[in-house]
Amino acid sequence: MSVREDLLAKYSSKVYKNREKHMLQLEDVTNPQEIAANKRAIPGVMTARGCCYAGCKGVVLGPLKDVCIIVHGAIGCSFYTWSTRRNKSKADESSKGQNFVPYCFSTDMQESDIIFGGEKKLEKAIDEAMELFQPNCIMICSTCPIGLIGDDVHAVAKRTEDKYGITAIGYSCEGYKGVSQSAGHHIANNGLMLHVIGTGDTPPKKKFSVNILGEYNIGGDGWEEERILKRCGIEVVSIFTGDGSYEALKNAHLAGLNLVHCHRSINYIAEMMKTKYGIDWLKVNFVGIGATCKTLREIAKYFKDPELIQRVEEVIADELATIHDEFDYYKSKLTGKTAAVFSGGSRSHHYQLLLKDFGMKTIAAGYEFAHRDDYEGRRVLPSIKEDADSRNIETLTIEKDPKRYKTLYTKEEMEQLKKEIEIDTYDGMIPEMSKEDLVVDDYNYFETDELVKKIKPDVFFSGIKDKYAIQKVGVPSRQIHSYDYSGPYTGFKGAIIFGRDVTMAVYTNAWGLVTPPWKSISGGNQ
Ligand code: CFM
Repeated sequence: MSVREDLLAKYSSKVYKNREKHMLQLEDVTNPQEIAANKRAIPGVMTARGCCYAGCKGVVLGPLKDVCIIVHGAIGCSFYTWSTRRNKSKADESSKGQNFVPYCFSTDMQESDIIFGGEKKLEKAIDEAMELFQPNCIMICSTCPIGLIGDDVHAVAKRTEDKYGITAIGYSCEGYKGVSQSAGHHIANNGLMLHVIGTGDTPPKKKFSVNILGEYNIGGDGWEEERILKRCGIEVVSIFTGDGSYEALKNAHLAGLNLVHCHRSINYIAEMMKTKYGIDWLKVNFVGIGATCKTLREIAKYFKDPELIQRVEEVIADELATIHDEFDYYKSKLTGKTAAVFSGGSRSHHYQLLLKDFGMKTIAAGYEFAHRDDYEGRRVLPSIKEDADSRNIETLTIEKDPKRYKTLYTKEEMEQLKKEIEIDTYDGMIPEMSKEDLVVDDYNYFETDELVKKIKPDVFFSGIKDKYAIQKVGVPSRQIHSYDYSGPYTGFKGAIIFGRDVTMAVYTNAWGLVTPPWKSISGGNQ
């Protein structure tokens, strides 16, 4: 029996019919089988997914440091997004010295507010925030009860703008919308596109400039990327949204190129900016040494500038020389080891490249909430059928801005360039894998448990929810969301930190070395 069949074997026929479509044992990776993704999880199954509010407030908007993000709802939802994700930030010029990331703003809705309505309480919270913090932007994120009782956060945002002359944006990102946090990403993207991008007029200072889309500065990842880009002479106009700021996002439309790091959470903005302003986007990956080199070379190729191409080569040579010895050491420790990588909607692809650098092989991978294009590539987009859940999330109609639309190249030049680099497209995770590898979408606890026992990888990358269950069967687990409080893992320096952490995990597998009492001869009665 294949591992896939084995995983499905214990399911009832109804669950089997659903889950079998979410699991692939790969056949031809260049022409992958269709996977079911972005569908409702089965009620009662312990999915690892989060909610729409988590995707909007927690993921895309939360890292903006100069925005007071008020959670309109019960306190538990606020606490959940209060620095539980490791999006690092520091106050600087770009945020006019402000940094609200360490704070938690909430309307702390009580029963009476649910019964009689919470708009007044929300307005009071906004007055308080204005008095204490004087932000230039306020965002209001709705949690489940807000949509149910009908508080109008958009009207409150409008009244705030009129009263204070600042930008205020309401988000109807109630947790129950869509099938996962992915819906919240889309809602957040729409709000930023409608109210923030394009409202500034400060042009970049340098000849070559980019925005980094879908980089959330977990463990300082974005800082390492910025460091390398700066060395190459490339200006980073704005980052969506790790250590990012409302003030910088306003000028994003003036950058020369959009780099898309996490495709899942932000591809909507990349597409909309292409339509409205003509800015091309390039799918990049700073996770992995080879991947970082490829990304830098592709950026230079995009700008077609001999000096930049030369500079990028110099930086790559210098960075590689700096990490050479440590890289060789960790590679010698990790070559031949196997891994499983399960993350949200992007990293399971990116990390396979970093693991390959160290000679490791990913034998199983999957996502919580990715869509088919994240697995199979954007060429499948036309064949994805809309359902009631996806229709529920608004798709904005964006038009060309006649005054600000500009393209760098003619159609013919672009066709030529597209043959060399991944402009405005993405091939997804599966082409990175091999025949027989396993791909599981919206993986649940039962499947994770079974999978670990069946394939016994040398290390299992996933999140806090299943980390300890995995370790207790003797397989080391590293958190690929929070990096177990380590990081950064991107770029050249990050790769070495990753190599060190994985080496430690594989060679200090404490749980694999102990015999639990119930397995000892005495049965643990001594
Ligand atoms: Fe993008 Fe992310 Fe991810 Fe994501 Fe996330 Fe994250 Fe993730 Mo956790 S934005 S899809 S919603 S890369 S929080 S920084 S690690 S699940 S794979």
